[in-house]
Amino acid sequence: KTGDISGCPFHGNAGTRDLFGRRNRDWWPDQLDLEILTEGGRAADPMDEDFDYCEAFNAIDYKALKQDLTDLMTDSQDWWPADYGHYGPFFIRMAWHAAGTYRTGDGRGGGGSGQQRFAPLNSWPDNGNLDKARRLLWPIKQKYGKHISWADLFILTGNVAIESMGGPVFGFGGGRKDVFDPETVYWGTEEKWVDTGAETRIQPDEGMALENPLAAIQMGLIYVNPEGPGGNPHDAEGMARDMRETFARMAMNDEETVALTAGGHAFGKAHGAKPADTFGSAPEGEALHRMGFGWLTDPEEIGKGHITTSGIEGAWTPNPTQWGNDYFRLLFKYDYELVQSPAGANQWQPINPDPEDMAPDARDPSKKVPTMMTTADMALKRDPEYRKISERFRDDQAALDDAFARAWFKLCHRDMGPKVRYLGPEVPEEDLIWQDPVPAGTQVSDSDVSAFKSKVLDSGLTVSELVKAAWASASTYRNSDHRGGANGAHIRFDEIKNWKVNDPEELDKVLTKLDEIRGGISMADAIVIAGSAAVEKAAKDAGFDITVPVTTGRGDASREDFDAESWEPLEPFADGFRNYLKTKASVKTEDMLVDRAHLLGLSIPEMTALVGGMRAMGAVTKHTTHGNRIGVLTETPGKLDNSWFVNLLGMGVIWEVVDESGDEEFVGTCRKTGKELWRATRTDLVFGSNSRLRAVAEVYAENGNEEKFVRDFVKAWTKVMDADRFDLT
Ligand code: HEB
Repeated sequence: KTGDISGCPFHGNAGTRDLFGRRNRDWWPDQLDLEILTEGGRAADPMDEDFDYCEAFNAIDYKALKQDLTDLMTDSQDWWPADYGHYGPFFIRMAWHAAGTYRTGDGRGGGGSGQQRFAPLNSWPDNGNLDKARRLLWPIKQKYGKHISWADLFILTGNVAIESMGGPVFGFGGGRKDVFDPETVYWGTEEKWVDTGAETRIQPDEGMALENPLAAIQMGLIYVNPEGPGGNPHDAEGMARDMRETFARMAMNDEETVALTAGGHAFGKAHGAKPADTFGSAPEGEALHRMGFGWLTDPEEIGKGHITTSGIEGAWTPNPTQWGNDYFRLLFKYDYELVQSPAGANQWQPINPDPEDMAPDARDPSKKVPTMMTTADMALKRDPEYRKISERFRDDQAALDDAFARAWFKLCHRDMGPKVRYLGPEVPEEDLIWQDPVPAGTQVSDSDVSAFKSKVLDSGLTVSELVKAAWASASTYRNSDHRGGANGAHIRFDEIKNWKVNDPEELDKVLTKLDEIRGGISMADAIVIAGSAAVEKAAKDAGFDITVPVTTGRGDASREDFDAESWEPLEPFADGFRNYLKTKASVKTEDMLVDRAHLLGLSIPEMTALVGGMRAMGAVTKHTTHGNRIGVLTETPGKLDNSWFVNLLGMGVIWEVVDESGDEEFVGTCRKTGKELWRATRTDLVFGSNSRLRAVAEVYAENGNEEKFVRDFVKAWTKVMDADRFDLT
């Protein structure tokens, strides 16, 4: 097992690191700085505020679009001619690289927002020449405009490519709305790319495991190095290990990994016809007049098919634009010898191939050239587990068809969240377990909601217990891959309930009680209504009469529809909202609060109001490191008022580090008497120490803003409770 033992998404091999690692400006210091134009919340998104992508997509002539894409496949352009007269394989690689950045660790990456258009992804070495693929698509994007996003177009084009070459597809769901900012995602801390010396991230001899949440083996790759671990073609075991680990981080098991790789490489070719030093720079660093194109190749050479992308050269099969089983047939029919491509890359070539097993030349079908396998492909027969699966697929075309179609569908849709988010006429009927299916719930009438609220408040459960339970349920949501959330009530399954952050015994008590008194209300709704009743009571006890709105209609997922293993990465290693930290990480604890707030889709004021309000209500985890009540800086826990902000910002307290805490716990004493008043963590004090957070905290501590604070808290609370209600819109 090569995974990071602690399992913490922020534990790495590096020491303390910046939350987002190396960013665009670090890679391209000369990049035009547009950030200042987004200061003050000014949007980079040019679409109208009321633009509704779902509506726009649903109005598209889907058939005509697919026909246009099909025609494009064979409409070869002189500036980048199609290998074998068919762009299909090229577009499949584009779609796979768009979707393939997805990782389960934090749900980020993936093809969900068209990030391949922006740095750094547009310039990753592994995305070499995909700038051409996107430009080939521009006339179609232009034609259909707002009705199809780039993000959807990348994936749909991959599907059409497969179909147009006779391959099996399982379906297509649209609904990926483009964004207009490069997303800030942690891609690693290395200062070099894979092609300029970035180290490989799994090095067992040095005790190095792949850092979470990363899913690529070297900086600038989608997954593994095709030439072998760190470029070593002889390390068959290491190759399989790297594939297994990186594909697992994309939620793919062995069978899916084999099906995807073999199915993908049934198509197309690798490009390594020239030495790599004749290769221009990547798009983001290219000269202005190149107009966003990178990796420049002499047009004459392009015409001859002398192109270098990965540096590996050749097709996998004799029929690179036709779906079939030649990939496995050749893989097992021949022994392969290690050779070097013209560009100097390590690759494997069949020994003494029969003439009919030679591939056509990409530009001249009358010419025959040898096929090849990468070291990664060779793992499908060198690794015993992969080999079993490969042999089965070799002998059973229908099994490969089904496995490839399903794995491709999962690859392309895994980051879209629940099926209700899919649009268009090709959404498959079948529910798939990785979609976390939740049956439709029923609306609860207003009178039943209020009756249940009274029962809850009479049940003996405390405000803090109820608030924590509702938060535990809803805050599993991740805005990155749209998984988790209160819908489905997955919180009641032991695997989730028993997360340490949830104070399992207390949570079990709360859920058991709610189950007893909920009547016909779904558990998922009951948990949220109970939380809202508790917040209302806490506000009332502080003198504010406010309704916490609930939108019912949540369903309860069944045990059979719950994929426990796929929920593991959703466990928080820190939840600053509940003042919880499992183990110290390589990023600061307050960074993890920000990360969590980002995954919940919260703004700075929303995060601030939630932290202050939850603390005031005493809703903190009673975890071992910090003990009960840490961070509850109020004399009146259980009331929803602004006392936490007032006490945090006042000058009457001196804060000191608690020595043995490793800079994680602090004690606040009275400046005059020296008496201990409070205990707090980094995620408390950061609201007094960080100037921007302090500015917001001050607003909530100010006279006259007491009620505003309660209103803002309730708004942010409701936003979190409803974060996964895609069924509503
Ligand atoms: Fe792949 C291509 C590698 C997976 C699909 N690939 C390719 C190449 C390489 C690779 C190196 C070449 C590039 C150039 O151009 O030069 N892959 C690889 C690896 C892996 C993979 C290492 C992991 C194991 N693929 C994959 C998948 C898919 C694919 C999964 C899907 C499904 N690819 C592909 C295609 C191609 C490639 C289709 C072709 C493209 C053209 O033709 O252009």
